[in-house]
Amino acid sequence: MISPSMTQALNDQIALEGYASFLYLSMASWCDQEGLEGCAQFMHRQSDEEREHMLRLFGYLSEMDAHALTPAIDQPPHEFSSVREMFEQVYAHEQKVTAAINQLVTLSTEQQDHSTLNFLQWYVEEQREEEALMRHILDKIRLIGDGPQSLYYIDKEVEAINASQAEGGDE
Ligand code: OFO
Repeated sequence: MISPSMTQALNDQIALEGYASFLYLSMASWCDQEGLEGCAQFMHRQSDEEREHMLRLFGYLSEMDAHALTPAIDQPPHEFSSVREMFEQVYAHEQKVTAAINQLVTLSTEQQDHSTLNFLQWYVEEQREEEALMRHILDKIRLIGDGPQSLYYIDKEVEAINASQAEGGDE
């Protein structure tokens, strides 16, 4: 049993994860259009992961006999001025998700909802990893440079990072 306010807050998180999934899918499509195959694969995998994060919340609410709601998803942006700007948006969005997870942790502590507090620990860890990953990619882009001559190398770097992530690595 969880409170109505916690149910609402977790449904809000479902919407945020759902938006992230669509945002990253839109980014995958833009990368494809730009010929950035490695980046496109990376963003497709990120999009799939975000859908899983959303479904994990669905499953938890159902298990707690609370009503999980399919969210209305705002249209994400379709165009990005550069691959660097795109990854900066990803990092900013992940920071927003982290802040939302932290608020959920605070709420579950205030409500002495130990089950939800325990459930949320997976997201706390996931967000730490995701923010570190995006900072790592932005560092690589800064080192390589993001002029037209650099895009091939950025794409190869992100492709390698994606492959490592798919294997469960820490790159
Ligand atoms: Fe689910 O938002 Fe990050 O990973």
